[in-house]
Amino acid sequence: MGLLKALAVSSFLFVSSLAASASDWHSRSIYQLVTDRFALTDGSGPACNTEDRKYCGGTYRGIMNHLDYIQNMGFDAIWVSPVVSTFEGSSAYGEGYHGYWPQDLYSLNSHFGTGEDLKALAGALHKRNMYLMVDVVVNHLASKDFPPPFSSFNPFNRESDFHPRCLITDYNNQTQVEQCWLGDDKVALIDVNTEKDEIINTYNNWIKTLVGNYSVDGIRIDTVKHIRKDFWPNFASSSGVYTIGEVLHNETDYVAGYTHVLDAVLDYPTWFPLVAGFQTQFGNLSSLARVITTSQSAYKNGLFGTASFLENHDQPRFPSLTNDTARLRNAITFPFVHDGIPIVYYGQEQGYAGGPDPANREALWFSGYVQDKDLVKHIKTLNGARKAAITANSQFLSTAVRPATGHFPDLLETTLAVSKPPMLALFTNVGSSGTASWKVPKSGHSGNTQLIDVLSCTILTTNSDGGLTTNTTNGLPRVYLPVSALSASNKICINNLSTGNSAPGGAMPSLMLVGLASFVSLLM
Ligand code: ABC
Ligand code: CA
Repeated sequence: MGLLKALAVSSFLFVSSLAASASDWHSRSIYQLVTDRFALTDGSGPACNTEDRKYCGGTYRGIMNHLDYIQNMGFDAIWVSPVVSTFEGSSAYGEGYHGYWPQDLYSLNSHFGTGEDLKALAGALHKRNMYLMVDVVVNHLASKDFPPPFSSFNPFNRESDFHPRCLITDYNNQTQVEQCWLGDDKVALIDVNTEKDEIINTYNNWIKTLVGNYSVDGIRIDTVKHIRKDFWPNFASSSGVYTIGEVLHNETDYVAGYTHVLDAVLDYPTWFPLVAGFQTQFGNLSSLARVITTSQSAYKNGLFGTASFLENHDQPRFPSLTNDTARLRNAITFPFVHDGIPIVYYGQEQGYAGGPDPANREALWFSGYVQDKDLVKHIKTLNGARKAAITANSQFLSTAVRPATGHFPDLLETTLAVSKPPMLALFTNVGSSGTASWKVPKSGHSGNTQLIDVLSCTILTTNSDGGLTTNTTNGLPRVYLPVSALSASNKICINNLSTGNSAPGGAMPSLMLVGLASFVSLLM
């Protein structure tokens, strides 16, 4: 092999070994943030009224200064809102602080910092073995004026680069969904003509360059169902990294089609019954169980590699729908015991309760980034438990989660048990003052196995058949791991061990003492 060719091959190998693939992402856990609302460079905390829909000052440097906060909760990836320039000035829906109104694909939104700052953020993340996911918008360019000033766009600056104006009015008409314009009369989201070869090539080169320039490890793709499916495979391979698409739709079959053209999708079909299931005590948890099984068979890779979430920047925050803390804990827990990659939307850990856009985009600096807080600890424990499960069972990430009731529940259910060995999770929507019981004929463990609920640090032993029966009077979820999966390094329930205060306000149950004794002996 000639020297030049050898160099070319080795530099290619070098580049490709840096790019994170779908499987590199599977074990990860993602913290989603809106850059403008996360942290300022100088650490100050200015006023930020969400209803004003204005820039509040968050930056990439601000994020860099708070990576400990994110990493301490057990996240090993962040997803940042779109980075390219949006139009300046105020529209009927305010300023482009969220990033979803691109105007110039080749310049960065200077409100968030410089290209050097973004590179520094990627570098700081990589140093911690964390990944950077960037949100990208390719369906439209945006303008606050109509008719749009096409010449102000870059690179598509001719009217003929776009589909003729028509607003999407019928979401069941797929041609309309793909070729008409999202948005409304107030802010035009001008639909790019993604049928033209020249435009397709431009987008493919653009994404390759963006990922390369800023050492991006994965991309979240906006408005995926608004572009024909066969646009996506080349776009995804040009990016060279993990691709996850937003297909905002409640039907598994509809969303499944997109799992064949991208690495993965955001799991919206699960999100709908997740929210409905835990929002009130009348929610139906069997719908949630059903969608898991349906998507496992409909999606290209089952639910592996999809991303599972309770909140995001488009939907009302969960605590705006219910103020019951037990139901909230159940809902927050679900994405962590699911087959996909869990995503937590910034502020969820602080109990933020904003309603629909724009109220759900609160500034995080008002929280003081406090870590000594129940929800923060809850999330940290869930991240830790998932990692402990991955360590305990090398097949954990490729083992499909199953309803553990032994049958597929048909009735309206207020409890749900799911098994993903070595994890067993129990859910209920009865709320903090409700009572419920779980009967699990097959826990996924053999008889007389000690399981520890990582959320309360209490121990339960399976019966001689490996099943279990237990009840609740506080409505909290349980996430069980075998005691043998805990170790000094994963630190789960370790505080309870050292302080011995595991049973709130009461004596430690004898069962607990037995469990702790065997756990302590494990540590020695
Ligand atoms: C602005 C204002 C809002 C105002 C809105 C009309 O205009 O800020 O207050 O209500 C960005 C900004 C937004 C901004 C929009 C429009 O641009 O973030 O603040 O809203 O200017 C992505 C992003 C999102 C982003 C864009 C645009 C796209 O995540 O942040 O928004 O780049 C559609 C798209 C979806 C998109 C979403 C906002 O709109 O498909 O990609 N998200 C139905 C349709 C969905 C549709 C949804 C809109 O309505 O099927 O396609 O999403 O709410 C279920 C049904 C669903 C149904 C839902 C609502 O109900 O099964 O099909 O979804 O039961
Ligand atoms: Ca389109």
